[in-house]
Amino acid sequence: MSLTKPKLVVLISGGGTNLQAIIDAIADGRLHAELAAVISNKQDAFGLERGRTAGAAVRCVDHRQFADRDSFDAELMQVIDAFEPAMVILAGFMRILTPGFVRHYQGKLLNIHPSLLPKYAGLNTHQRALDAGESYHGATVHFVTEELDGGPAILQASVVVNKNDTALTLASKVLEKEHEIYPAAIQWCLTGKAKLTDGVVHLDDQILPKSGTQWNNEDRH
Ligand code: NHR
Ligand code: GAR
Repeated sequence: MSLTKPKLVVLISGGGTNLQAIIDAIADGRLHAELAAVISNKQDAFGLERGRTAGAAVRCVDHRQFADRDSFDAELMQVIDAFEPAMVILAGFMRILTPGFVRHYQGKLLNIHPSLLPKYAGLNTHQRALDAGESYHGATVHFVTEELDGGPAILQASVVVNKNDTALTLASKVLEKEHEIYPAAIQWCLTGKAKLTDGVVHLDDQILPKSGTQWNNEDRH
């Protein structure tokens, strides 16, 4: 057993409820890690407050102060690497990252996306799922690759779409699932239970399909 806990750096742009789920999972022992830092591209992101309260370092790297994506990402990398994280976690982070950034953290960079990928990559996922008349919707934790929302998935959770659901009610149901699966998937990566090898995810040495493994409520502890 190692005495030092693996460090996480979490990148956010907004409210940070997924960050809070990570903080809570660390506090109650489901996630064996140290939250080293929370970094936002937006100064007023409420998630920075959550990070501060949890005792993490907090930083803002405002993308508007950089001439292009390469220089923003270069600064972001410097700030992140100073914390020597085992993993970098995108939690509602809204800036597309350059190939150089993604390669630098290959196999250590996770995102949670609010859809059942490969469906509805990109933005505005809840409205698009509703408009398409989907019966199911959900969230996916995936390794980040150069392909936007196209990296191989680790874990997926579904919710049923009811006929009276709106984008707002759907978002809140999906968010609840996000809060369950993200800490679990991070813990799987930190222990080596899940890993990215040659572009595919291995879970307990089984190769996962591109959409990852499916979360069921029995997995809850
Ligand atoms: N970067 C790479 N290279 N690959 C991925 O899979 C990434 C990524 C960066 C962020 C999160 C993603 C999501 O889960 C994510 C995955 C932002 C946009 C976007 O269009 C799209 C997808 C995601 C995050 N961003 C606009 C941009 O110009 C800005 C939008 C805004 O500020 O509101 O960067 O959904
Ligand atoms: C979450 O639903 C997350 O999946 C989504 O934004 C929300 C952030 O909520 N992420 C993206 O859309 C990334 N482009 P949070 O700030 O409360 O964790």
